[in-house]
Amino acid sequence: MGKTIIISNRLPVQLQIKDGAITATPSVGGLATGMKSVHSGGESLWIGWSGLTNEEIPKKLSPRIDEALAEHGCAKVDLNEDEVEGFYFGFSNRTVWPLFHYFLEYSEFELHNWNTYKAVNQKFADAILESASDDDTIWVHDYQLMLVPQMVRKKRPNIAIGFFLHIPFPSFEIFRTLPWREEILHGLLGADLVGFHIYDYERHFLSSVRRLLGLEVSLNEIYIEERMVKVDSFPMGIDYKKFSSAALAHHKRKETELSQLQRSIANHKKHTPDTKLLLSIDRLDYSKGIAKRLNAFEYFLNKYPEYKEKVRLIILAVPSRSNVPQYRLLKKEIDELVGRINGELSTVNWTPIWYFYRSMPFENLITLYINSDIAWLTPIRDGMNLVAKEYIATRTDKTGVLILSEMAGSANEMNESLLINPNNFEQIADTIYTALNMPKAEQIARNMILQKRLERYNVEKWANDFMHSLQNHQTTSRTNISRKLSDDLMNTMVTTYQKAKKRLLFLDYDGTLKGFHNDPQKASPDKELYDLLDHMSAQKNTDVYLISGRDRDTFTRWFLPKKYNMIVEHGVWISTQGEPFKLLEKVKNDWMTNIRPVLESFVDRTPGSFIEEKDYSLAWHYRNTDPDFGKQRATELTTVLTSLIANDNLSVLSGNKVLEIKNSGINKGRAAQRVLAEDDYDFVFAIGDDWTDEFMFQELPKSTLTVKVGLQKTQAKYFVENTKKVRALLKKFTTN
Ligand code: GDG
Repeated sequence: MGKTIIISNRLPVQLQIKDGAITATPSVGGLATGMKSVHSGGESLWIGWSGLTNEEIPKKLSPRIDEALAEHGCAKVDLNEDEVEGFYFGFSNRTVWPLFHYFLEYSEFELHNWNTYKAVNQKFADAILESASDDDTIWVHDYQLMLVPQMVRKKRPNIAIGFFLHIPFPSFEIFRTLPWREEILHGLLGADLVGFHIYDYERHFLSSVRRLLGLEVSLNEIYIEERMVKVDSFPMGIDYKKFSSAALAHHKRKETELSQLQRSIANHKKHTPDTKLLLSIDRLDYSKGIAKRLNAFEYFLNKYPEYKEKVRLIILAVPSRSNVPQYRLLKKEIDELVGRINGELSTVNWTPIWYFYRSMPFENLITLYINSDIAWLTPIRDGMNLVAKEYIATRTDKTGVLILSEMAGSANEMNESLLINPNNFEQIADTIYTALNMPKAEQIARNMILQKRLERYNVEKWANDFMHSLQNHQTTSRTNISRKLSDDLMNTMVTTYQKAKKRLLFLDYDGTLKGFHNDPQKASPDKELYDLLDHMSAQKNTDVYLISGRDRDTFTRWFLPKKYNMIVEHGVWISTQGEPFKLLEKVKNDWMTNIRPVLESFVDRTPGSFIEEKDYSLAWHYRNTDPDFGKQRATELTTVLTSLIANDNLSVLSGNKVLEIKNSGINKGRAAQRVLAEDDYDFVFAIGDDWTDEFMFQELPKSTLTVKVGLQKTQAKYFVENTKKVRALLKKFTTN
C-alpha cells in the first residue's frame, strides 16, 4: 500500500516570515483535524498553497520554507499574485462560490479567470504527479481544485483518486449557466469517488452528469470510458472531543485564569441575570445570511417587545475574502445595519447587538459557545455548517437551544434542533420565542440525541469512511466490471476465430452495430455495415445471426434481400438464408388491446416518448425525453404494468431507454440456445449493449465469448467502448 496525498487550496499550516526567520505552525481548522488520522507521519503528503505569494517569499528563503513545511508532511505549490487573483479571488470566489450557493447574480463569467483557474489546477496536478506513484491514494479537496482529478488521471490512469466538495453542488438549472460546465464535470469525473456532504448535492451532481454529458448513471455509479465513478455522501463531522473537553476545562477554570472576554460576560450576566444571549458565528459571507439575521432580530424585537432589554445578540463575523467587492459591500451593509438597529433600540442599560468583526482565538470561541443560551445560525445556503455542531458539542450540561437554517447541510442530521427557513421572519421570530421559553428538560432531551450522533460520526470517522470507500471502490470496480477487450485480447480472439471449425455469432443491432438515433427508423444500416455483414456471412463454416428486439417488418426491409440470418422481437421470429420469417415461439398477442391504452396515457403525459408496436410486443421508448423525467416515468409505468400483467404470463423488460412488454420466457438467450443446439459449434460469440442482451450472456454456455458494448455492470466477459470498436473487431475476424 502506497502513501496518501492530500491536496487542498491551503496547507494545514500557518507560515510566517519575520526578520528572515520562518515559522510553520499547524492550523487547528476542521479539515486539518479531520485528516489527522489520514495525514500521519511519513506515509502521507499534503500539497497546497502556503498562503504567501511568490512576491512575498524572498527567493533565497524558498528552500528553507520547503524544509519547514516538510517537517509537517507538507509541500507547497508556488503561486504568484496574478495567479492568486485569477484562480482564488477570481474564478473560485467570484464564479464558483456564488454560483454553487445559488447567488447567480454575483457570479462573474470571466474568460481570463477561467484560464488562470485551469493553469493553477494544472500546477497542483503537476505537483501531485511529481510525488505520486501508482499505488498511492490521492484525496483532492474542494471547489478550488475541481479540474485536478482529471488532470492527474490523464497521466496516471490507474491511481486511486477521491474528491470531496465542501460546498453545495447546485441544481442542474443553476449549474447549467456556467460556460465551462462540461469541463468542470469532466474534471471531477477523473476521480474514482466523488463525495458530497449530503444526498441532495449528490443528486444534483448526478443529474448534471446525465443531462450535460449524457453519461449512463446507475444509482450512484457513473460509467465513463473504461471506468466506473462512484458518487456518495459523507456528512463531515467535528472533532467532538476537542470541543467538549475544551468546554469542560473552561468550566473548571479558576477566576484568575479567566480571559478578558469571559470576565466581561460573567460581569454582564451578574448585573442582568435575566438577559439571554443569542449567538451567531460565521465568516463574513453573503451565503451565511448575516444581514437577514440582523433584520430578523429587529423584527423579533418588534413582534415581541417584552424581550427588549431581555435578549442580546452576539455576532461574530470573521473577516473573509475582503479582496472580493461583494464582501466589502456586505461588510458595509452589516456595519450600517448594526449601527442603525443599535441606534434605534438601545437603552441606557442595554445594547441589543454586540458585534465583533475579527477572528478570535479558540479559547474565546469556546467562551462564546458555553455562555450563549441560544445559537442562531441562518445561512441562506451552506454546504454543512460546522459551527452548529460545535455549539452542541460544548454544551456539557446539555442545555442550550440551536436554531438552524434548513438550508445548511447540517440540518439533515440535526433534526432535533429548531429548523427555520431563513427568509421567513415570522417563523424566525416565533422560533426565537419558542427557544427562549423552551423548558430545560426539553433542551436536554434534544441535545442528548444530537450529542450522541455528533460524538459517533466525528470528523475522524468521516475521513476514514471516505478513505475506506475509496479503497473499496478500487477493489470492487476492478472485479465487478468485465475486462476491456484490449488489442492483445482482441488478437487472441481473432486467432481462436480463425482456427475454429464451425462458428456461430450473435450480433445485436441497435447500440452494437449501429449507434442510436432519436427516430429508430432512421438508424438504418450504412454501406460500411452492409459490406461488413456481407463479408462475415460469406465466410465458410460461419453462421452469423443478427439478434434484435426490432420488429419483423423493418428487418425484412433492411436485411431479407441480403439473406442474413435474423432473430427479431427478442426471439419470437427467425429467418435464415433469405427465407421469410417464421415463428420460433408460439405466443399470444391478444393482451395488447388492454395494455396499449395504458402506454398511450403515458405518451400523453411524457413529451418525447412514443410507442413502438411489434407483432408480439409493445415498446414504450423514452430516449427523447428529459432523462430524469423519463426515468421517473419509466419507474412509474413499470409499477402500473407489473400489477396489470400479473396473471398474463407477460413481463416488462427494461432496455436502453425503452420498456418493452412481452411474453415471459421469450428472450434472446432462449432463442440463441435453440440455434446453438442445431449444430456443433466450436466458436460461439455474442455481443450486445443493453439489458436484453444479458439473457444471451447468461444463458449461452460458459465457453461463449461474450462482449458488452459500453462500460456497465454486465455478465459478459469483455467490453468494448462503442460501435466503432465493435465494427473494428468484426472486421478483424474476416481479414486474415
Ligand atoms: C466550508 C463550507 C462546510 C469561525 N470563527 C472563528 C473560528 N471559526 C471556525 C468554526 C468552524 C469554522 O471556522 C467554520 O466552518 P463552517 O462549516 O461553519 O463554514 P465555512 O468556513 O464556510 O466552511 C461549510 C465547511 O467548509 C466544511 O466542509 O461546513 O458549509 O462553507 O470550525 O469554529 N475559529 C476560530 N476563531 C474564530 O473567530 N478559532
